[in-house]
Amino acid sequence: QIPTEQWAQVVEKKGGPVSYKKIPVPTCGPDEVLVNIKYSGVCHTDLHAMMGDWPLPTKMPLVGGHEGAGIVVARGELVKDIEIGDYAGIKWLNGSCAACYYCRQADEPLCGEPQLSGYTVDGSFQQYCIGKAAQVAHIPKECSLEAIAPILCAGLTVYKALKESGARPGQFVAVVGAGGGLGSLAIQYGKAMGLHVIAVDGGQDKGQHCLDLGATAYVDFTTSKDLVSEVKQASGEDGLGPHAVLVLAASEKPFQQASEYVRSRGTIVCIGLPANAYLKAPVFDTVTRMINIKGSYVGNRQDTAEAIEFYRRGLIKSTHKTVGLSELQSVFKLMEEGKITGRYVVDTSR
Ligand code: 8ID
Ligand code: ZN
Ligand code: ZN
Repeated sequence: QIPTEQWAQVVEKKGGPVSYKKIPVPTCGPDEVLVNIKYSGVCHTDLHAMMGDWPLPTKMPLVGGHEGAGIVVARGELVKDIEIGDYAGIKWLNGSCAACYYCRQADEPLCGEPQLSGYTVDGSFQQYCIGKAAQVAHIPKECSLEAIAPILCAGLTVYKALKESGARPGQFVAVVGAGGGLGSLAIQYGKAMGLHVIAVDGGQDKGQHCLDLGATAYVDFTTSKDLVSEVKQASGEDGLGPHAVLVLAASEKPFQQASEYVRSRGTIVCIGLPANAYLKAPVFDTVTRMINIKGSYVGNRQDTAEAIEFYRRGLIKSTHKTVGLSELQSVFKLMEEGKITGRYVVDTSR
């Protein structure tokens, strides 16, 4: 049965660290479900949240995490479309107002009064987590909860971003930050969508990892003498540059650089959220080369279902490493040092 206490990782002050301790199990309201989280992915956003990197305050104390996969153990009296025992996912958008201009047209991530898991409400770095029933991800029973966890933010976000990029099958897309959590999935979703993926990241290990996942080329930003021409050379016979660029890096420089190698009429999709960063591109080139620069932010419920379906069909493999929830702080340390290839998943039972 549902215990009254549970293990959680709690951020008690800006900058961290997280502390592993017992806290009460929350109870769900009428439109909510309680999910027994088995596994949670660790997204770079969780580190930004703990460090207070963004111009949006978090709740405090805070239980982070928004790639939580588990089992529904309780539901409020208004909840009809998900059963006790079903697999469910806690994603970044925990809930939205459902009534505003954006929510009315299924653009819920743009809602002005959202509940954000692991940011404005407690997230999945605990054994029992609340989700608004309308927004929890429905996970098919045949899927591994451990492997699917990273799909709930990283997979969803890159799948949506690839759609927003407008790139069509046979075209080239550069993925910047390709060896990280979002990037490892972007390579695979891109490939599954018929795109050629040019992976950009740093170091030989990440390079091998990107090529193993199906990237057509790897450009190492830490050693390349001329990154712009290397990316262009990798973009097919004409060498005009990739049709789209997904900028996933948690640093500012690649956001400034993408306009130098994107193909004319191409699209730069900004996804990474480095602290205090600004976009900069020459107006002259942006105009005369007709460059599109846009943002992409998670995805809606339909995008979630589609991203999960790609995984269920076996088109995407998870490249996660699993450690205990108790080891979360050491995962953050590796993340800060840029040493993570793929994604870490935490097991809430240890
Ligand atoms: O909805 C959204 N827009 C959304 C959703 C989820 C995550 C945005 N994000 C944001 C996160 O908050 C974070 O800022 O996307 C960013 C990437 O998240 P992640 O994939 O979880 O981070 P990671 O695993 O640390 O990977 C980042 C990679 O970027 C590389 C690093 O080497 C790492 O592999 N990188 C960096 I830092 N600078 C680079 C550069 N100049 C670079 N790669 C290429 N060139
Ligand atoms: Zn995330
Ligand atoms: Zn709304």
